[in-house]
Amino acid sequence: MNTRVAIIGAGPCGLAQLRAFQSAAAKGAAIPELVCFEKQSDWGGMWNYTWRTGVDEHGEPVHGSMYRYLWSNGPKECLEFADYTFDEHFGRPIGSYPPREVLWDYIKGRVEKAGVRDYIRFNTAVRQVSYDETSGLFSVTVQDHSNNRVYTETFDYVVNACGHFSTPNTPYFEGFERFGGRVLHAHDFRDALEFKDKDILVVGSSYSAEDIGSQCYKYGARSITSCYRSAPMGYQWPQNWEEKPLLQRVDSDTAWFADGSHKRIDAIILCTGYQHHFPFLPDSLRLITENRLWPLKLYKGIFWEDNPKFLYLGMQDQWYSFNMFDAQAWYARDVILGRISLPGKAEMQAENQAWREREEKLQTAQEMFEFQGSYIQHLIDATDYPSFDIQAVNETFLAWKHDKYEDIMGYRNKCYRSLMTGTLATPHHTPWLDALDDSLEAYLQETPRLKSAV
Ligand code: FAD
Ligand code: NA7
Repeated sequence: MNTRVAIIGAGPCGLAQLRAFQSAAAKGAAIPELVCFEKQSDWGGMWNYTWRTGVDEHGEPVHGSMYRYLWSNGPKECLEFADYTFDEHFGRPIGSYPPREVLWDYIKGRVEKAGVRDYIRFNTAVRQVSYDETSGLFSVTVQDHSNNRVYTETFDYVVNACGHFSTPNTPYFEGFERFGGRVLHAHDFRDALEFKDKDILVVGSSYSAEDIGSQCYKYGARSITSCYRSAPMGYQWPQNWEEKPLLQRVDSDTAWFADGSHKRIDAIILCTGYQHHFPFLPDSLRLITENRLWPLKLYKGIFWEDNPKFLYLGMQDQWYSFNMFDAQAWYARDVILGRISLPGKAEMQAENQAWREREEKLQTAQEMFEFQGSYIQHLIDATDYPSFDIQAVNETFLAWKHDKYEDIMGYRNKCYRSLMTGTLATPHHTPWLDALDDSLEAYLQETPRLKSAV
């Protein structure tokens, strides 16, 4: 088979694509030549933590938005790979909300077992992609930082798996240029200890606001004020956490809010989301969307309608994550292998529109994860990705939501049952709020260390 497939990024999506092809090869299929370009020096995407902010050692924008002490923000049972379980990786039950390093280890375990690392060209940033109508091929121009050279290769398919939680959405509020403390976006947040004994303001009311505020609380911020544009998060916050309507302006040390109230603050963290940012793509291939469950122009949420040989993985807002990426990657693989054929553009658009109309009617969190679950079911029904009980995953999401409203600082102490193996998670040896050392070593110990070493 002479077909060549470029994969942009070796995060969970790019790795899912490699694993999907490898699993077909392991069953005897002829697979295309695969080249995965990864601008970082290691795999795992967001889960590969970096201390860097701004630009990296090569002058590339730093991809990572994850921070120290990050623990899974949903039960691991909802993201478990159907073809590589937590039981297989760890050999024993663990907690339901592992820290980042533990999940990174799990992600790596599957692809190390599959032996796909050699497909990846690390330290190689994709600079430009173009499509030639005459040859039907894509030209992919990359910068290889290891050898300090730029080169171009041609491919039959391109899979864009570069993620969309890396380029910050950074709104301006009046007075920022005169504020005396630090103003940063969540993308550049790394260590909550920086904000110990400080009064911090968090702008936004979604995952980053909730979790970065919680990190700061856990590691000793004096007070947390969060402010929202649309709706408050509404959890029962600790006594030193207050929710306010949106920020209006700041002066050198005070923030003013839409209800007329004000508060003295030391630092402002903008948890205002991310942009789908693809500087290496021409307009003809470039997805333009906000962070939502059904971006338009992607047939099956994957294939670029105007040129279905250009594919996107993981571009949706995410309730489901790793196993949704797998469902997409397996489907993408089967189209590339010719096992599934795509309809004409009009049919693709009509189906797409129908998904979008369903998405626009969604009101509650439950409806949203059920919608995403039905999308995953739709994909995995068409491939040999191992089936799993999506209704049961939805129920786990529902219980998770409930737990958060019961106890926002304690929900990570809860345990769930694997929907793949039936194994019940074990409580972590230390409640989340007291577990200051988030290392893999500390997490996998049977008992807590005598002294926490942060
Ligand atoms: P990424 O993980 O972002 O990987 C994309 C890869 O593409 C990166 O390795 C990057 O270096 C590479 N790349 C980008 N541009 C180029 C280029 N031009 N050339 C070459 N390579 C390139 N999900 C959960 O399920 N649970 C969580 O608890 C959770 N917490 C999160 C916390 C934070 C702070 C953030 C930002 C995200 C979190 N997520 C979480 C969502 C997370 O984004 C997904 O789990 C997952 O990492 C998405 O995988 P991806 O492969 O699409 O993107
Ligand atoms: P999200 O989930 O996209 O949320 C962005 C938040 O930022 C949301 O509350 C927005 O308010 C708010 N926002 C966006 N623009 C503004 C402006 N201009 N002013 C005020 N507030 C604004 O991003 P997150 O970073 O929380 O989460 C992304 C991923 O990272 C996720 O997968 C997590 O697992 C980690 P809105 O509600 O739209 O009014």
